[in-house]
Amino acid sequence: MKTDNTSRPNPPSVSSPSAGASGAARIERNAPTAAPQAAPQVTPARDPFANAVRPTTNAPTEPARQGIQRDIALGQNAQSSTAATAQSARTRTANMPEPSTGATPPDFVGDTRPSSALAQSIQGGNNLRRGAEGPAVRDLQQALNQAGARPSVGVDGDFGPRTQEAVRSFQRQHGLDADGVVGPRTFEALQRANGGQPPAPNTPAPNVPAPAPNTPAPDASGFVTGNGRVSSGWGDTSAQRTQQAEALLRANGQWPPQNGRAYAIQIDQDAPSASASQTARNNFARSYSGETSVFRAENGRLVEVSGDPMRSASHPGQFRSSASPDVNGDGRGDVAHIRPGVYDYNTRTGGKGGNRYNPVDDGQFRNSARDTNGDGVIDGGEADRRYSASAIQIHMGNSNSPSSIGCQTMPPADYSRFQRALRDANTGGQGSFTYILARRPNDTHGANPY
Ligand SMILES: [Ca+2]
Ligand SMILES: [Ca+2]
Repeated sequence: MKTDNTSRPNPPSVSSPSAGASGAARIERNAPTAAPQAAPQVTPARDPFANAVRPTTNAPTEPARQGIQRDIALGQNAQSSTAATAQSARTRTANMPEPSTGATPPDFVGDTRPSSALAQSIQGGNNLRRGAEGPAVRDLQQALNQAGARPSVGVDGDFGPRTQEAVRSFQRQHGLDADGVVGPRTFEALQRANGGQPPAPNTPAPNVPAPAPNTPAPDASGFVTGNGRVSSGWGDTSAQRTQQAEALLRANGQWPPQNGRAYAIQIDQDAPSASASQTARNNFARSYSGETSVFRAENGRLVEVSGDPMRSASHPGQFRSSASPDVNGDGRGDVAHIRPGVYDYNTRTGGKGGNRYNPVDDGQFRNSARDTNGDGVIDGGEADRRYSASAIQIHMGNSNSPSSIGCQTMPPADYSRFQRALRDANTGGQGSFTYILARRPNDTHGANPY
């Protein structure tokens, strides 16, 4: 069976060398606020994990992990999760790059030189449109990618709907009629976009995409205000959000972004303080208070792929759970909260719980926090960096409220968009993506960081 401590009271001071007298003192000072009668009411009736099957495999084995909880939300929405998996599989198929149908010449580049097949086709009066095939289309597809097509186009020499949409997108961006047909004007614009030179394979374009015209340059200075802290939520435009995201990467030591890598960035609100009403704290626990946006890294910069940010929550949807370890020995499980920071998650979903993203390494959550008095707020000794957590996943929650005992959740529709965006962003086919969590003052209750 599991080796967690849910049935074994555990003094708070034994789990870590850093758990000194001061930490214990803070726990004690906190205790009076943990009056049992003040325990929030959000858990019993609505706790989706009350009857969850406890994990029986993958229990931590090394001593360092003993006592940490499998902060995994089990058993919820099993049917809809399965349906979502099937749906995501269909979506993934629809979003996969167009398969290559022929061998690519080893020296092939997105060629817009006069001697290229594309140039010869255009100069010969053969505009390229949907249904066209051959080397000229391959040149076109590579040139579109080199010019920053997103999502990128499969280079297969087949002018299909994705290539057509990429052409239209390129035409719109360059003030041309978006008819999806490549004639002399579009070809010339492609030449200009690619610097008038045939781009070398795997060489970044010399210029990064500029913000859309007439979009005021957002000022991200002052946005990042501290370690994991930001002053506001996401901006209204993609350009603003991209600048905010880049500021967050810099502040978190993640600059420059790795080309081909996906970055999921969440800005969530602080919980109300412990002095807020129980109703206020309940409402927060049952709300999606954050937003997540997904970016891909290209030419050393970020490009937003998700459009409007997804609703999300970085806090548990409940205050108590029998599935959580009892770290302070009061006989009740203490739910984990993760800190703002940088985390790596596997790109592939699966494993325990099904259609979920799992952390690459549970050691990332060594410095999590535990809500030992079950008030939905992390303060005092609860924020000590001696509380480990594990299996903090990213998964689908309920439609109107998070469904988790520590994982990161999104409503079903947002989670589907999130998964799609991650696939679009992971252009390098990497096995993991970067998840950055930042928090900001609560819209109603102000700042309450830990
Ligand atoms: Ca406890
Ligand atoms: Ca608390």
